[in-house]
Amino acid sequence: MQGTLLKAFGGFYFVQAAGEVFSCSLRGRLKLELKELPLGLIVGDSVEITPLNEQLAGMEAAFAGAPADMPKAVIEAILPRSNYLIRPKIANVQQCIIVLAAKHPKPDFLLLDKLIVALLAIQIQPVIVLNKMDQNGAEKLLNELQVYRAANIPVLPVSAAKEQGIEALKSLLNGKISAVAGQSGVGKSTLLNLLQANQQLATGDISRKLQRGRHTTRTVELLPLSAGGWIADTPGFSRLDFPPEIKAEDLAGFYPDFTALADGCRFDMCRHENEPDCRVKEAVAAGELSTERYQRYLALLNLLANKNDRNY
Ligand SMILES: Nc1nc2c(ncn2[C@@H]2O[C@H](COP(=O)(O)OP(=O)(O)O)[C@@H](O)[C@H]2O)c(=O)[nH]1
Ligand SMILES: [Mg+2]
Ligand SMILES: [Zn+2]
Repeated sequence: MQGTLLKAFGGFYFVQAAGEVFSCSLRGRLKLELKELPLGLIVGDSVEITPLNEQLAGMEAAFAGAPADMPKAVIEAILPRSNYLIRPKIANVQQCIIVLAAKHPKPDFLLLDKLIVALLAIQIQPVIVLNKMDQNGAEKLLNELQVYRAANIPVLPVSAAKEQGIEALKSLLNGKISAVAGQSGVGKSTLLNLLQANQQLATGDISRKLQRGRHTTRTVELLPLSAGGWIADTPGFSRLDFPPEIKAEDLAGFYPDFTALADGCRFDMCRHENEPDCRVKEAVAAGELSTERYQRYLALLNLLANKNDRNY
């Protein structure tokens, strides 16, 4: 049976498979294999498990201290990862939901663009969720965000307070592992509560069953969502820095909205800065590309060119 590792805790691995959460131990031979795997077994890994029946057949010791009322299983194998992050340690994150608020707190577009570049550089798809659509002026901000559609970044208007747009968000999250980023106060917790409604599998439960406080360890875990999919419960995404390998000359490559235009620039390596016959600059002048988005690009280019000051 195939499952997803939600959490490692108290010596056990908690794996969701076929709608249940199993407390798992490792098959002995796998322990050696794990030594070869970067970071070992981490949250988000896909694993092959064998559920155990009532007759634990000599495996009782391996499950001493496991929650009595949870099904048990043995992890047999780890399936290949599509990607993994080192900090936080997590595998197979497909997308990152960047939550913005329509009014308070005011969105920081430069930080947004920086986060998008950092995500694209590690092959994680950004998704913009504009929350608090019930507030005045929200439509204007939603319009400003349309520029990201040209960069293949979905923009979802929602209101957690009015429970609007939540179904569209659920279908975007379904079947995937997503991380969440966003300034404090934008409504991340409120949204998460809606998405986890009536969720029996919440892993906070696991900690309770193990008689330990949920917040005694700050290790990353995956929260299963009621409509399918998982959210990585990690605060580390809001201030993602540029990965060290990004150079100023690579920056434009992380602007999918510039890429099609860049084919028309005179120079193959055009940075769209001071070069002559630059199609990107022409598009800005002609109003085909947002001046604000382009100005922020120049600001980030400047940041990367000045390597001592990467951490905006
Ligand atoms: N008007 C409005 N307020 C919201 C909405 N969603 C969340 N809030 C409020 O915004 C504040 C911050 O929400 P919270 O979920 O704690 O944000 P977090 O810091 O990102 O986790 C709270 O007072 C929420 O009640 C929304 O859709 N509309
Ligand atoms: Mg919160
Ligand atoms: Zn150019």
